Amino acid sequence: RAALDGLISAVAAQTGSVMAAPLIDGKTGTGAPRPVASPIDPAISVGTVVDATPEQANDAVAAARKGFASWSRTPAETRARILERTAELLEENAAHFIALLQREGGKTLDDALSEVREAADFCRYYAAEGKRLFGAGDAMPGPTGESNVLLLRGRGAFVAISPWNFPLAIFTGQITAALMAGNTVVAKPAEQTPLIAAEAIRLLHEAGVPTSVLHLVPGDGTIGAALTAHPDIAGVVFTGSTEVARSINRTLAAKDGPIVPLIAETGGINAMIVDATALPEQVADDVVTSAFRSAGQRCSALRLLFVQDDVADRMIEMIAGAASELALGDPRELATHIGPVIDTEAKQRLESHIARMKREARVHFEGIAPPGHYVAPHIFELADAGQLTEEVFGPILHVVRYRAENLDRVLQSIERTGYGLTLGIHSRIDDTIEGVIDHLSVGNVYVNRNMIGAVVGVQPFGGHGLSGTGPKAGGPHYLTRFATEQTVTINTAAAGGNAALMTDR
Ligand code: UN1
Repeated sequence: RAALDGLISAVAAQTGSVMAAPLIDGKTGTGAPRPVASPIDPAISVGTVVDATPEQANDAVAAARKGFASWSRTPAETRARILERTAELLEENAAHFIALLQREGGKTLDDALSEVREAADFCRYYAAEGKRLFGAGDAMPGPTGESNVLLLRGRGAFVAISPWNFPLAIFTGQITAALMAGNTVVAKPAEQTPLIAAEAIRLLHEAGVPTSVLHLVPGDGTIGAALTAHPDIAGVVFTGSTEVARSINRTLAAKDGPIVPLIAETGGINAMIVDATALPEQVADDVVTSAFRSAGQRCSALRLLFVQDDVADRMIEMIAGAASELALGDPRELATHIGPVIDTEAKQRLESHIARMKREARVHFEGIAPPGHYVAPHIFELADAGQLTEEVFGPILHVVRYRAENLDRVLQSIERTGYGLTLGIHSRIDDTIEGVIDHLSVGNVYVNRNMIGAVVGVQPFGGHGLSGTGPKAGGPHYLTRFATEQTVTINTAAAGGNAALMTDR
C-alpha cells in the first residue's frame, strides 16, 4: 500500500509537457509542431509533435541501412545487455510512463502499470531468446569429414509500425525484437501516441542502442506508406487493422527488389463459449473483464459471447449486473474501471455501431457515459452471429444463444468470421473443451478464465487468418522471423586445416 501510494504521487507529479519529433541518426527533425490532445479531455494538452515528412521517412531508411553493417556484427550478448538495461530504465521511469499512458493513451492506473511491466518483459524476454538464437549457431548433425552450422542474422533496415492501444508495450516489443535479431529500425508510432514513443526511443538510446541504429518518424498513414514502399527496407512488423496489413502486403508485393517479410498482428471477432456447466459468477467476472476492460480497446477483447440457452437468461442478467458496477471516467482517478476511447473518430464509429445494434438487436444493457470521449458498456443480443461482420473496437458485447445440440453451428459461426485471434471457453466438460480446441484454429485459447492480458514468455500472443501472420509475439519463434538463416558447410577433411573455422567464432 505504501509503495502504491508512493507510485501514485510520483505519477501525479509528472505534469510536464513532452515533445516528439523525427529523430534520424540522432538529429532532431524540424517542422511545425502540432499539439497532442488527451483523450481524457481534448482541452488537456499533453505535448507537441513534429510529424515527419515523406523525405524524412526516406532519410530514416537510408540511415538505418547505413547503421546495419556495424549493428549486425555487434555480438548478440552486447545487444541483449542493451535490452536488459532498457528494461531497468523503463522500471526506473515507471511513473513518467504511467503518467503519459494515462494522459496521452487514456489508460487506467492498472492498465498503465501492466503496460510498463509488459514493455520491460518484452525487453528481457527477447534478450534471453536472442542470446540463445543469435550466438554461435546450431551445429547440425551430418557425415564425418564436414561440419555444418546454421546461423541466424539480421535482415537489414526493419520498419516497425505500432498501434495506439499499447503505445509503449507493443512499440517497445516490436523494436526490441527487431534489434535483438540484428536489424536496424525505423519506428513509426500511431499518430495518436507519438509522445510515449519518443520517450521510449530516448530510453533505448540511453540504454546503449546507437543513434545510427534506431530512428523515429512520427506521422500518419502517409508516413507508413512511404516507409513500406521504400525499396531498401528489409521487412515490416505491424500491429493494427487487417485492412492496413493488407495494404502493406500489397505495397510490399508491388515493388521491385528483394522480397521481404511482413509480420502482422491484426484484429479479431473474438468469441467465448459458455455452456450450462460453467460457473455463473466466474463467467460474469471473466466476461466483464474480457469485453469491457481497457474500454474494449484490445485486439484480444471478447466481442461475441455464445451462451447455452438453458442458462442464458441468468448469465446475461449476472453479466449486466457486473457491468452496471463499472465506473467510467477520468482514468487518473483510482476508482475508475473504464477510461475514454482514444479519439472522436473512434467514438463516432462506436456510436454508429450502437445505433445500428439498437435497430437490429435486443438491448440487454446500456451503461451511462460521462461527456467527452467516453463510450459506455453495452450488451446486445443477436439472433445470428453473422450480424456482426467486423471488429468493433470498444466496450460492446454481442450475445448469441445456442442449443447444446448445435455446438457445431457455433464453431462454424466462429470459423466463418475468418479471424483467429483469441477464444474463451467456460465449461466443466473436458470433451467439450477438447472438441472446441481441436476444431478451431485460433491463436490464443483461454479455458475457464478471462481472455485478455497475455503474459510475455508465458502466453505467446497472436493469431491466424484475418488476425495476422504469426509468429507469436512474446514466444520462442518470434525473433526467427526477423532474421535470415545461413547454413555454412565446411569440408573439414580438406587440406588447409580450417576445421576450427566455425568453432572459433
Ligand atoms: C492488441 O490489443 O493490439 O493479450 C494486442 C492481450 C494483449 C493484446 C495486445 N497482449 O490482451
